Amino acid sequence: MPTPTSADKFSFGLWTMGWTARDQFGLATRPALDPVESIRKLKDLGAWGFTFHDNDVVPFGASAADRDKILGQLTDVVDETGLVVEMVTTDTFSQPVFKDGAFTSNDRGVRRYGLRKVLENVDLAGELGARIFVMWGGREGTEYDSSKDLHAALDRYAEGIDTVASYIKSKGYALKIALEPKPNEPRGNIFLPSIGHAIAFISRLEHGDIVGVNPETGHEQMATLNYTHGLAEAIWCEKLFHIDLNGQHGPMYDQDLVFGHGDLISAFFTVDLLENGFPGKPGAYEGARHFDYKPSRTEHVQGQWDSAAANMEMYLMLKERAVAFRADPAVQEALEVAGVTGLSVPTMAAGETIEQLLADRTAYEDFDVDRAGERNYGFVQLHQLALRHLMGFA
Ligand code: GLT
Ligand code: MN
Ligand code: MN
Ligand code: MN
Repeated sequence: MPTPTSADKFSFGLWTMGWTARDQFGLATRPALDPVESIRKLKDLGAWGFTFHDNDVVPFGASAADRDKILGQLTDVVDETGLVVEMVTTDTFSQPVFKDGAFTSNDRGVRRYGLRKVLENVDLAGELGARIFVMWGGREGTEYDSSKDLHAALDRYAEGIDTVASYIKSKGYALKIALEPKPNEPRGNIFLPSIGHAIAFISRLEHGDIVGVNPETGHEQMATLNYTHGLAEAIWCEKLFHIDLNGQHGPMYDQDLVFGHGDLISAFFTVDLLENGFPGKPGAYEGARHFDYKPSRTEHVQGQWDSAAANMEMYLMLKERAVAFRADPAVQEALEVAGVTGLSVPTMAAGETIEQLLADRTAYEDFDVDRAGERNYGFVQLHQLALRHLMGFA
């Protein structure tokens, strides 16, 4: 089995394997993990970095003295292990005060409080040298359309993000914001429900140059969207700032399974994109391979760590297969036959004018539409080759 090293750039949220498995229907099934011990354990397992919410380490409402003490322990264990704090995020969803959201709450006092909580955490992220600041607005949304002025909500959301971005710039932190889309849960309908919604929203911001997205596998799949396509569009827009990898079986509650334990074929093509890049634009994704999963409620401490390791093992197994898939001469030929490589050729010739296109009889009047309609693209055969690689038969 492939084993992870820090060169693989794997990272985990402390809230992931640390989830005590309290859910809507039942109590926690395992004890809380000590963040300091978790960081040491992640190091032993071969991770490169870790991420956290402010309240994953400093309890909500802690005194300034307790906060300083806890953050001192955190920086000590960072020094000791050499693990990288690659991303920091803010909990603007757990406390009752945020039940109608933070930046889009109908209560202006809550919005101002939410902004202050986030700005305090920006300072922490900046001081710890994090490069990414994730913002998941899980409580920004509605159950009832009557409850929100949707236009004003988007105004307030943009105002909030722009305020945070301009604060980052004014402080000179090397931080970029990554908005995390999700269609629903915990709110009935969450604002910025998909990668595409988030990118369109970012295009309207004043400080959108330092704002991108943090797409999560399961969140897109809950909305029956193709995660790999979403990553591709974010890369195309130069907005893929961070990723949350996990597993999901289509449209149901947010499962947060181990990466690859949901839609395995989709996970294969996600890794293919992240490791190999596009056929016409090769090159690996350079950011952290960040896992946002939850050990199932049936697992106890051993299972929490086994499942953390499983994410990295799944990724590395898929990477091995995806690299072999692209390097296989039979695959390269099938890509050629299927026209995949040809898609990189611009449709208009270099310097060609619209007049020249209109005058080109081979493009239209004399184009053999019957023959084009009879083309066998061979996509099924190409996919079969991919699956042979995935299943170890190539
Ligand atoms: C929460 C959510 C995740 C987000 C985290 C970042 S919070 O656990 O379910 O998808 O990535 O705030
Ligand atoms: Mn999730
Ligand atoms: Mn996530
Ligand atoms: Mn989650």
